[in-house]
Amino acid sequence: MLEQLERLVQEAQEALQSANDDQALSEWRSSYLGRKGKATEAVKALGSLPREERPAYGRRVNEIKRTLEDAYEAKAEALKKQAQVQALVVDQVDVSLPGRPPRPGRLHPATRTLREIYDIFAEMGFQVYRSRDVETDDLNFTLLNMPPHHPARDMWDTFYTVTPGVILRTHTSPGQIRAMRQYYPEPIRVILPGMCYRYEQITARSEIMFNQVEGLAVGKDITMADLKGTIVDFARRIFGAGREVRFRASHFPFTEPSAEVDMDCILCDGAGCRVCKYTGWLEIMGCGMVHPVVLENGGYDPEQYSGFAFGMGPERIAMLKHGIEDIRYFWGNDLRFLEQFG
Ligand code: FA5
Repeated sequence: MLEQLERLVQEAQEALQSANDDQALSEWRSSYLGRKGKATEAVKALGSLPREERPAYGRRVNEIKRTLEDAYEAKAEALKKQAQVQALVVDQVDVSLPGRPPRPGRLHPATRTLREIYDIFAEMGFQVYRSRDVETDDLNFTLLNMPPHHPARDMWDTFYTVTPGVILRTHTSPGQIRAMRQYYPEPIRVILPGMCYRYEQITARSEIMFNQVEGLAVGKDITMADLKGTIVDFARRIFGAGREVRFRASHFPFTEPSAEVDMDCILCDGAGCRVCKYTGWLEIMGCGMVHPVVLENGGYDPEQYSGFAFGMGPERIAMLKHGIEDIRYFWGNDLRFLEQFG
């Protein structure tokens, strides 16, 4: 019997040497040390031996079982180490290779223009006042001196929500009323940037959503000269010191008097080209002195206070500055366009 044991241990050790992966090792374990394994069976065989043979057999069989268990543990550990070393070789990183440069994001051209506008007006003492995109019909129209059925509403058709009287704003002007109601009776000098929405034909110059930057100054003794000075200074700071600016009489229900502001065409220097329709002038914004009705709706007594307001389209300004021919590029999400900025 003891000889059989010696053969068993030798066979087991040889088999263990050739078990070189996890699966072979686990098969080895069940065929020698498992419940029906050969070493386990050899231990069980103790009971069937004649009494005098049992002590020597028992000692040896236990030794062998421990030896095999230890050998198993050692082999499992060795295989694990070997796998780790292999993984290091396979996944080796060549730290001397040049890295992959991260592609930094950049600001959208509309955002860049907006920030340029904020900077210029900040230097003139204007704060940014945020107003909401979803507005009431009252603020977008009625309180701006356009009661229901006023013909000027036709120019600014919009998108309606399912809640009666709640719409997407067509311009940033309703923010004038909000700012006045918040600041009364303090003097005001704010710009109001943000998205506006119009139900209109999309063309190279017109989108159904676009930014506007409104300006509002309210105080005592504010005159048309303040409006002109502010706008001429703004136009020269954003487009260049030598620019010519002209004011052309116009009409907005919420300003009186009202004007459109034109600048000499940046592309042809006023000589006349396709972009300025051969007039030599480009329109950049609407403006005027705040209408007394609007001042009153904002809480300010028009006998004591006056103010000016203006509204411009930053995408149109960016188009002029960068020679962009179609406003649809702004929201088209085409990287070939967006990557040209910044
Ligand atoms: C207005 O919206 C007035 N609220 C501006 C104003 C404010 C006048 C305060 C007086 C006092 P208008 O509809 O012209 O006016 O729009 C102003 C500017 O918004 C335009 O000059 C243009 O730059 C821009 N804009 C208007 N419609 C579009 C459009 N569909 N797509 C892109 N930009 C537009």
